[in-house]
Amino acid sequence: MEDTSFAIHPDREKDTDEGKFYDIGNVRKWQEEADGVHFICQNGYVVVQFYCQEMIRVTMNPTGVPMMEQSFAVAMKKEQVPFEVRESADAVYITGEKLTAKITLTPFRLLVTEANGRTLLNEGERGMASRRTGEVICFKDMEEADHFYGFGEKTSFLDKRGEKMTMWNSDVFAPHNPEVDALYQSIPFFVTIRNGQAHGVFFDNTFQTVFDLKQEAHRYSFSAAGGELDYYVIAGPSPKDVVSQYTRLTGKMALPPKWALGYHQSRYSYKTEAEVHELVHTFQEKEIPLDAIYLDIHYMEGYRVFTFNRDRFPNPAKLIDELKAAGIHVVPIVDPGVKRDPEYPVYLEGIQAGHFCQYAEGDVYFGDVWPGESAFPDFTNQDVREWWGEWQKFYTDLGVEGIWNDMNEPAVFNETKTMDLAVWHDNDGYPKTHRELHNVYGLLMGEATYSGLKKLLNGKRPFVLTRAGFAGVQRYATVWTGDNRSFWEHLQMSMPMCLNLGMSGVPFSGADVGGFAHDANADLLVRWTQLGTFMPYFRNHSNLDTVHQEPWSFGEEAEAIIKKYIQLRYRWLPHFYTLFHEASVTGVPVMRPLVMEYPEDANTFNLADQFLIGENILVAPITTPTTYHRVVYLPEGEWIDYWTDQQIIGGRHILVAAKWDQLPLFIKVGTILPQAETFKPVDNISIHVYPSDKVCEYTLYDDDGETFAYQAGDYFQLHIKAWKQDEAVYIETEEIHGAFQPDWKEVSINVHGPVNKIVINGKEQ
Ligand code: MIG
Repeated sequence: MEDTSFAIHPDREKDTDEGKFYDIGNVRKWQEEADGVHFICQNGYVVVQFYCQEMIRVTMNPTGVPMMEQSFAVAMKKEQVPFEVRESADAVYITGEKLTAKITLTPFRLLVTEANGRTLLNEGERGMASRRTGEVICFKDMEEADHFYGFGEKTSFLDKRGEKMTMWNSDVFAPHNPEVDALYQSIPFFVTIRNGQAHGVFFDNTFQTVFDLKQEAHRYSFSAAGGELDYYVIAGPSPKDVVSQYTRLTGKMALPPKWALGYHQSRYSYKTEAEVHELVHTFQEKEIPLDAIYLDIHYMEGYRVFTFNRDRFPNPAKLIDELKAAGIHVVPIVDPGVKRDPEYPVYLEGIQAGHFCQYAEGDVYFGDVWPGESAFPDFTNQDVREWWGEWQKFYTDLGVEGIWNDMNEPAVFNETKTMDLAVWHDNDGYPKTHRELHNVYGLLMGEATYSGLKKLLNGKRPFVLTRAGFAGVQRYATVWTGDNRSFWEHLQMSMPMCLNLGMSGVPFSGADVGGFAHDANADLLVRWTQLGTFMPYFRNHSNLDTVHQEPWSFGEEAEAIIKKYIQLRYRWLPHFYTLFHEASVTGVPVMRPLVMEYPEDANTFNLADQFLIGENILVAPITTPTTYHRVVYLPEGEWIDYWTDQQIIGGRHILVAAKWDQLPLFIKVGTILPQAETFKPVDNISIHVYPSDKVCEYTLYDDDGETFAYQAGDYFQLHIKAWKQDEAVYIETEEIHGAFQPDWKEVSINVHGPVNKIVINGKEQ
């Protein structure tokens, strides 16, 4: 070696600068431009702009002018909003209607405040920085009072203060322990609640990102392995405002078809047509309502997507038709991996058209998944998404209206669990490596699937379930939390997980009820079904070789309770559907952590063994075995026990008894709650009024539940108002939108609590 020039290799000395962060440094020059203010600093170039009045976008490129590229997550165009730029001796102030960005010049440091003086973000000793390796990072002060929510799909508790989290879509079959960090979804967004007020940060970077709220006591950071440091500061001031604003940026959930809100039954796998028929038959015989059955990977021919194994499923069209006639949808699984098989049309077409992910040199990337060696559609190209969308016709022709996308992290059976990071994605002619675009693969597969189905379903709403995703996934799909286990700990964890998904703009989520891996038992399934009844997405699913966990699997007593709760879900559907509609308009989730409604109440900051449905229904599941009591925290105000109508003063913790068939459920005084008296179809509906001295209001929403006609005004809204005065309850109802007439024929009104007189629309009852 000595004799070659390797001896003078530049990396010979190991004290290179690679590991070091270079602070952005002093501002050398700044300039106001049409899109914002541009700063040239010692170690980077920064643009600060108002994206709209509620959002300041900061973009830093360590080596050149920020590209301000088209984002995969952002669905909203920048608005032209007026802003004012002012200069002082050592700082530049950029002021909009609501927010001000103050940039101190030596060095560059950012402070974002609201017009009333509230501080959102502050950079102190450290600000933005970069490494020569391309890593970018930024630090913000963390105040004593700060609590953190969102971050998509994470294990552990609700408040993420003190956690360090990595975003890297990963197939994690290993137990979802608190120490398991990266899961299937990457949503680099969080909400900070400080002294009752909230703001958000969306870090729009698709590389692996890390949020560190742990290492330092008074400072947190977020960083990315590459790309620009591009983030949005979102104004709030309430937690609901932040989520609403964030979903203006990244898009709202498409209103799902009603059947997606019912009870779903799955298993890996119901392997044959006969097994599916028998399953349906059992549900019918036992009168357990059911809206969907899932077909896991065994339905396919050698795990080739867009095929049916004709031995196991001789006549899928007939099966799907018959089930649909019985009100049950069939949802087949579709993975991204396409089997390398020169006689398989999907593969052939993909190869011929160059639709699969390739290396820069032109070789198709192959990875091992269920079908063996497989190629992976390059969903970063519009034409590939369309192609994949058209292939959904295989299913829609058979009557399918819902698709389950799995393994789309993408998961590959190898050491790294995913594609070679050097693989290229064509990205419509702007190629980027898998290292950069890994985290958006699932999002784009979701887009391809949703858009394809939408085109094919003749005006019907598609349902897409996805395992992987990125910020904005709510536009296309429902998210389930992947391979949990039949552990009480996983029942417990499903609450903070889905609550934080909701805070991350994903209102339609759920965990496998009963647990996927490992064996369920009677108590676990009973309690988990009680919880699932109030989760936005309600599916029972279990793994190959585990004990069966259909509702009747654990004896008659358990079955009766499980049935009671599945039926209860259907009674609550009018309310759920109203909340889903609200979420599709405002982005505010259906299932909410208490802190979202009571951000000033310290008891709620990390409270996630109970949650709210909408504003004022409190659900407190039993989360441990053979447990018949639990502590429930009722925030300030008066509450009513759903089962007994007993009034309870809140602002305290109470001990609640909960026999095996009881799920502790509380309604806040001042609530109006519609309940279906019958299900599938809903013939009667009753409006339950829990009146208070203050006027309470509710707008019940309904539409056909399956088409997009509501977007053209074809919906129904009933506005209800109620108040209590001198022991009398006054109720007023008004149909404020009647273009659609709901199924129900009768509406009755039920008043709860002590009353002498009820007056409905001016008439004493
Ligand atoms: O690694 O399709 O999370 O729900 O049943 C197994 C088989 C692949 C993982 C999914 C699970 C599904 C299973 N899949």
